[in-house]
Amino acid sequence: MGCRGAIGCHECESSRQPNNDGLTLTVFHKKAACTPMTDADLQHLAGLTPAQGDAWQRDGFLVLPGFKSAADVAAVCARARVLVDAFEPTTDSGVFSTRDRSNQCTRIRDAALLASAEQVHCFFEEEAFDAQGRLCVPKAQAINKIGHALHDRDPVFDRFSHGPALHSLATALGLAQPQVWQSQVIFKQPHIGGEVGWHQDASFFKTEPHTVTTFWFALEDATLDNGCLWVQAGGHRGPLREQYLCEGEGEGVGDGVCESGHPDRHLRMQALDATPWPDTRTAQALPVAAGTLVVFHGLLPHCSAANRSPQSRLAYTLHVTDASASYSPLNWLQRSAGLPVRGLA
Ligand SMILES: O=C(O)CCC(=O)C(=O)O
Repeated sequence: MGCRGAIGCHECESSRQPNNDGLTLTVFHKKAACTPMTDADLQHLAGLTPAQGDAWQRDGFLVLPGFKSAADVAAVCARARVLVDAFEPTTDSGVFSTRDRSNQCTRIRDAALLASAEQVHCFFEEEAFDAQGRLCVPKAQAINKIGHALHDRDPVFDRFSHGPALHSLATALGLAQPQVWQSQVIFKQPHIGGEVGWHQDASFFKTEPHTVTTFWFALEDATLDNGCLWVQAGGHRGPLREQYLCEGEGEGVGDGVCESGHPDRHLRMQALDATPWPDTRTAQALPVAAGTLVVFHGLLPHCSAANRSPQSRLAYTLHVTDASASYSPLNWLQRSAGLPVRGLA
């Protein structure tokens, strides 16, 4: 909890500090007797207007244009290209698909996913391969995403993923002690960028109570043609429909959990609630310019279409929970003692 310290408050000291995101934040140093902050105070401090605070409660998402500067966006795009160049594919590299979880590649794909929890790993697009399993586009246009520990392992993504602006936004949205579990660069390659079906991120990052919040940064303009996000405004007030489970001996505790290729570890989606996914009447497209942050509630249904256009649609995401909630030991992404989960500051 913070203090209600408006500038000039006699009970707390305040100072203005520039941050990496080009905003000036008022930083308050709490003294014992300060009045607790309300949600509205926190939202105001993070630069959110009362209307944005209301929109967050009502819709479950916010669109914040210009949250990242063109220079910050250019730095991570360049770094993503370097990571893809350096990536040496092997037969175990894995394809990322949200559609087919039942074909013969499941074991390899799951092993690659599990191993990536603490690493920086490139996953291929399904449509990057021909019928004989050969790459049919250059490697730089074949990658679906990079994940899942860029924010901890890579210095350029670490800088992009942390700082006072993100921390105070997260606290304003109710994450008192943010914890960043996952980062991904999502490419949506020209012509072959795969669709991401309707889902809720709380299925993958279950906490009790639900706290997972997604920070989705447009690194390129996202349009109706190249596969922008779609959301169901207000859908975060509905139930969690599915839970993605990592099951097997020793799941969820300590080092070595969910190791690559572990024969006793398997992943599956469990149905929880039969509420249908949104349809074209209730879905809302979110075309946004590069540098925009879309932040959304973990129960908000969202998806993105395949990219059949000649323009890629790079995005970067962070999945953040609150430390006061209990993080499910059945979530696929666990951290070992060697790489503990960190905050956003
Ligand atoms: O970027 C996209 O196309 C989908 C992202 C998404 O579903 C997520 O971050 O949860």
